[in-house]
Amino acid sequence: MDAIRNDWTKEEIKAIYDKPVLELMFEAGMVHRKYHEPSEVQVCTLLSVKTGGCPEDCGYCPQAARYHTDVKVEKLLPTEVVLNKALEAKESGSTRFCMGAAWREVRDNKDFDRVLDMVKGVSSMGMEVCCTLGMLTDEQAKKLKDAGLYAYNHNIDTSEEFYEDVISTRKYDDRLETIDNVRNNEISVCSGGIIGMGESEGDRVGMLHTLATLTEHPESVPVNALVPVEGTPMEDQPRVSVWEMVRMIATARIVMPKAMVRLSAGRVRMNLEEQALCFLAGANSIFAGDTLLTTPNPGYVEDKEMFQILNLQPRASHKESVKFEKIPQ
Ligand code: SAM
Ligand code: DTB
Ligand code: SF4
Repeated sequence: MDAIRNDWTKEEIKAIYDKPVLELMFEAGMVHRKYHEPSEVQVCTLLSVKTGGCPEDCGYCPQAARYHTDVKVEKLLPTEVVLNKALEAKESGSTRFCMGAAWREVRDNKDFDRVLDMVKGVSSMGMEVCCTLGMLTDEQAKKLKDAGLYAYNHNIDTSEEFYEDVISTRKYDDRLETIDNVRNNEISVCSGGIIGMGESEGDRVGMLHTLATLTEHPESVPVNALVPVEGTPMEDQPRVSVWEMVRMIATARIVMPKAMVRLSAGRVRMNLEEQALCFLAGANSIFAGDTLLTTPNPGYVEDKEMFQILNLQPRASHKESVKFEKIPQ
């Protein structure tokens, strides 16, 4: 097998990204087959455990308090509600459950203690438990690890150069520092970004370059197509074409061969054929369930049909499965 490289140059990545698209897909498909079983797709479920009211100004995000969107602010969900949702996700075939909070960063308070309980509960169900809670210190990462956290999602979203056009309330380096804290506590790293925010192709390559030159590549790389939400500064951004998704996914697959490349937000606007192209280009993970955090996603039934037509199968969890009963509310 070719060695895993962490010394990619931007020029090399750009040359891959710019290949004739069918050639690019073919090469990515070859790499995909070398490192993964191509018929297996990881199925992850997302749940927003704390929705809206976020103090950050991420230009794409419907949960930022400063934008006037339809998202209603909610307190942290009760633990038993979250655990029941996790169980439902497991019963529908998901092996990873990811809990998201509209926080800038984790604070050491009662809400964090409750999230730690949720992590313990989901972990004991035999699912890979993931969180995305904003920035973390080293000690907070350790507490999450001790509670059984399997993975942490923290996207770099775009290139370092374009970052300040998207978010002004934190720096690119703040994101990288959290990723370091996650990695140093032996939690699996999930980090990717969004296309369709008005970035250039150079910014897309820049984002992949940042990820592919980390000392260790992220184990998961979500590629999101912007979901333009009314009320956010990006509400009028044009839809990205499937070929842009294919180029991003294929390039990520080639430069980070072992990573799970996740076809993330934006599936609801893609037909079966378009999604099939993304799987051919090396995507091997999806978010399932009819809602992402606040926006729609294809439902389990629709995805089950897609898996049948494309002869795909859900990938098993890395964790042991344990039988669990639903908690009465
Ligand atoms: N607050 C935490 C944070 O920012 O890390 C966790 C939740 S945040 C909503 C998780 C990720 O969702 C963002 O980093 C971004 O990549 C993605 N995201 C948010 N809104 C999106 C949108 N409208 N379209 C596509 N992806 C989006
Ligand atoms: C990721 O890269 N995409 C997910 C997950 N990680 C947390 C979030 C997508 C959010 C899309 C907008 C929403 O539903 O609010
Ligand atoms: Fe807040 Fe995360 Fe949304 Fe940014 S992406 S506004 S940090 S919830």
